[in-house]
Amino acid sequence: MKIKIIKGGITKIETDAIVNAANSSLLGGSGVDGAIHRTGGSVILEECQQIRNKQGKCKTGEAVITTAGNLPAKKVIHTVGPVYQKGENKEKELLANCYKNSMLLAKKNHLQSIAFPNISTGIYRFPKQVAAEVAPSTIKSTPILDEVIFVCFDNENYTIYKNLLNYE
Ligand code: AR6
Repeated sequence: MKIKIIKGGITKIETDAIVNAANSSLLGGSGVDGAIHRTGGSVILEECQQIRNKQGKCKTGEAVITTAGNLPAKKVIHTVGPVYQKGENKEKELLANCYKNSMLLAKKNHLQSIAFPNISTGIYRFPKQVAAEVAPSTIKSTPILDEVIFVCFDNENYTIYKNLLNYE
């Protein structure tokens, strides 16, 4: 399994699946969620609504899949990260579940490459260093896809990931 780190926006990534840091409503929001819906178009929201009607809200740590609309990726996997409180509410386990369940859902849909944003490290206030200690290690313990790309939007996450994964 190849692991890459890219600095920039996830909506430009050509890969089988990009992951959205959604909320449990699945009906959109700001941050990376807003960017994905804006760029992908209304068809993504329509599919999210259908999923909502069928199975209700998406629980923290779980993932669902939709079309990618106008995005260059083939599919969008929407996962709901934990809101960081004091680290006493299983935040790390729930964040690991996001990465793991997204990988499993990609595999189930015969997808081989996936790009992740730094889930929960924006509006949900997860400390970036702690989140980065969870993400690659979870991926490495679930080596079921050919390629995983960590898309770091902000400089702090990019530096943390580069240092963690020994990139120059
Ligand atoms: N591409 C890649 N990463 C991005 C982009 C982008 N275009 N834009 C922001 N990021 P956040 P959360 C990074 O707040 O913390 C939404 O309203 C950003 O720098 O998007 O999981 C949802 O609907 C940060 O490192 O997601 C939820 O309500 C990371 O993406 C809530 O926010 C995650 O930041 C989820 O909060």
